Amino acid sequence: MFKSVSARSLFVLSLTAIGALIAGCGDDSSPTGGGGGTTRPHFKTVSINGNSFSPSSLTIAVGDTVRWTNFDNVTHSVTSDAGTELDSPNMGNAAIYQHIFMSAGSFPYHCKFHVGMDGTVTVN
Ligand SMILES: [Cu+2]
Repeated sequence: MFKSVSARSLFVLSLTAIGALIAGCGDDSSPTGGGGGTTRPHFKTVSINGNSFSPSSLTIAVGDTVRWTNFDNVTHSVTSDAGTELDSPNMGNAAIYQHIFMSAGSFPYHCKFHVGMDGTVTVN
């Protein structure tokens, strides 16, 4: 038991280290004021509104979380164009889907219900 607890702390510690590395590489926007060693993972939000993703393109760092929230009264999805990186369930009004991007790359996605409703997450 003690063993598993310490393994877990190690894991958290390494995530924190990664976060610190990323922050060191120059993160554009963090509305989190203050300083002094805040190393929590970065979080970006995308609104689904009027049958579009806003912002439709987003650049983040490896390890960042993106959260999509559906403000429409119709069902949407967040679905990778190829592959399975993004694969939300059907999202009704107020539904939230979030995903942590653990590898770099370009991740174009779309809503499977609405043609032309799409976006891209670029992970550096
Ligand atoms: Cu849609």
